[in-house]
Amino acid sequence: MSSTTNNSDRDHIIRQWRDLEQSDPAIFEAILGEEDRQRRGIELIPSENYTYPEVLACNGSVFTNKYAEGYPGRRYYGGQEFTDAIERLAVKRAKKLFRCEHANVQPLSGSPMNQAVYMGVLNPGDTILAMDLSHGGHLTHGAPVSHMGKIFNFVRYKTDPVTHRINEEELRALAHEHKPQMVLCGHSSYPLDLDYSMFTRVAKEVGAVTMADVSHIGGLIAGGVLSNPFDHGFDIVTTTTHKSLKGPRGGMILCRKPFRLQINKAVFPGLQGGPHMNAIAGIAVTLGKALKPEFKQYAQDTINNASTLAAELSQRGAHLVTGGTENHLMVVNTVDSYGIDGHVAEETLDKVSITVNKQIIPDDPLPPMRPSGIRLGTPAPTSRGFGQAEMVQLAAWMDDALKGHENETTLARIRDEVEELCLRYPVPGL
Ligand code: DSN
Repeated sequence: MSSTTNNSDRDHIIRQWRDLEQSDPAIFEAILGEEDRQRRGIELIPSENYTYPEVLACNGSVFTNKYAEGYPGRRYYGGQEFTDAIERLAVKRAKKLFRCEHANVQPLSGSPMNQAVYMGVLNPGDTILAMDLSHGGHLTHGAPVSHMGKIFNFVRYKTDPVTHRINEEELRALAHEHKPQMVLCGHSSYPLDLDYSMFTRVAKEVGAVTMADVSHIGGLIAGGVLSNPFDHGFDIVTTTTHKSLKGPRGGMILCRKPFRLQINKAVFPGLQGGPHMNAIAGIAVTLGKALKPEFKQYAQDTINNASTLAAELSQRGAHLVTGGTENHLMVVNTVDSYGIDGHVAEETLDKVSITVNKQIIPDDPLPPMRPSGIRLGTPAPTSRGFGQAEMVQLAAWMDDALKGHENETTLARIRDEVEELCLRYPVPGL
């Protein structure tokens, strides 16, 4: 890859922001407002993170201008010298990082990523065994409100109410009863690690393809602190790139060689047109960083922070679904813990500049907009440099705020303390 750009002239980057300020002040002000919000508050939504400054640069780069339908070396538009180079790099790094035989880095995000797998590997009407949404699964794993839930026949397994794990015999019984074409695992609100070999054992018995959606924990697998489904014989693994991986918004489908053509055709031309090459540049940068030794430390710190936060909250009387955490997230039953639903808890924590999301709990008797819990995660505060001491302090603030949710003086005091701490830990990229 060669470039004839005059690298000493970077004034255009400063000009871009000045132009935005002048031509569309409403949007400019909103960007500054969001920067300020991120700077002042603690981000605990487990699917969010602070990406690298280099990724922000890629996102705002001229790759935004370029169409690149097809794959490197085989595109439907000219001018692909640089797009081919970055996509090849992203694919090479993804394969190395996740120890897989093939990678497609074009999915625009998590939902099209999973749709492409189902459409590429299965036929409409086929059966997929997947985790129940309220037990930790994801909308794209066949929730009845999703299009995929209408096209395919999803059969749901749940977690055991005592062990909080997925019971192998129950999974086996469902598999033998429904004869699925695919056994799918993965989650967006489940705090424990999975026994991937259990899924491959059961899938093999009924001749099903295995797929793991590791979107939440992709960075933790890449960092070597959680199990990699490919080490347990999985066929297909999907992950978004903007959660624990810390990259731009995007998705990747990783698979064994025999699925390569089906997957590629399903993404393009099956489901998508031109890939977002600015995001793919950022994905390549992200994967390059995840291959470095310091990323392993980030992954370990993320898990350690979650474990400390969970222990501290529990010690103060919070009821954690599954009793604790083995990954980056936890779900707190706020009805049992504080006598308030997840919506009130989310709004209370917003008032003290701690951002969380309301969360349904297994077989939740309450509706999704006012569910029984909240979901917390540590990828973002860990990126910011928070460690064990900050987790202990954070648990104390959350506990005080949720117990004193009607006391505006307490909330104002906590907000000031939270913001004072945050200003000592700059947000990466800001
Ligand atoms: N929206 C993401 C999450 O919060 O888990 C998953 O799609």
